[in-house]
Amino acid sequence: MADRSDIRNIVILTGAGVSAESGIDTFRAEGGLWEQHRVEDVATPEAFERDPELVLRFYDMRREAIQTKQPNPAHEALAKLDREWSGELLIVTQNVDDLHERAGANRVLHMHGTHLNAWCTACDIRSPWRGTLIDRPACPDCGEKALRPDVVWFGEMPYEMDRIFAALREADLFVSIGTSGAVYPAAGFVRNARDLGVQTLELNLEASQGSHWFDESRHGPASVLVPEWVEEIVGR
Ligand code: BV8
Repeated sequence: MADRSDIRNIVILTGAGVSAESGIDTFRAEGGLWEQHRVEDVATPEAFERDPELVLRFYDMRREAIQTKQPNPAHEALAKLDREWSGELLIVTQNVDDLHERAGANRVLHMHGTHLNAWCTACDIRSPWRGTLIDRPACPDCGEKALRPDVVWFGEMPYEMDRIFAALREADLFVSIGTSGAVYPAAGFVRNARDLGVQTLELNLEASQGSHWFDESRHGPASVLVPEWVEEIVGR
């Protein structure tokens, strides 16, 4: 990787692999989240329309589960980078858990939403939410029983895309951590970065669907690779 002196602005993309060692199932591994459900059956607006109970139960189960998990050394290393990095830094996460924040990271953008909000389809307000939605509770703002998970489903526009592309345009380095590169537009960010002349690095357990697009791809567990990389970039 090019030397650190010419790197000021960094964009990081994280996926389920960064939370795997915290005990949160990834999507596409053996026994992963989608194993029990076909994606189309739970993570789409059509699924919610067709079988709201199934979808609400799927997200209730995951919302409860993440609250019993702890950040791992990968989250902690990224929080350290956030504290110590004087240049621009944006951690764009596809994850809907809050482990980046609980490790202490602040410059975090949840492009696919978060388990810990409920979104009212009547008044459009998003409220912090740690309980269940299966019992169709009233919206804290408008009182309507119209709450859904504040999670971006397939066919829905991810959040803050303009902010992400603005950060990529200013970036000197794009680092992808723990993602299979299976879902767009996140999976395409490495190509946007390359077209912009940004250096690209992948840290993943194994080759992903996008590995060939990266200048460098390192394989291993995030709890090992991420602290090593942060030391490299900050420690110098
Ligand atoms: C949109 C939230 C348009 C929900 C998620 C054909 C071609 C291109 C695109 C499409 C197409 N057909 C349809 C599309 C669009 C579609 C898409 O990309 N489909 C795919 C299946 C082809 N995309 C969308 O619909 C997106 N929206 O396009 O909108 C639009 C335009 C105008 C107006 C309106 C709309 C929205 C997609 C968002 C879906 N929501 N999540 C929830 O959480 O339930 S997706 C979900 O899967 C994740 O958020 C993430 O984005 C995605 C991939 O998951 P990963 O995080 O990568 O996890 P995965 O298990 O796959 O991989 C884990 C990786 O970690 C592995 O590589 C593994 O090796 C590694 N790992 C494991 N352990 C470790 C590790 N690494 C390190 N250490 C370890 N210990």
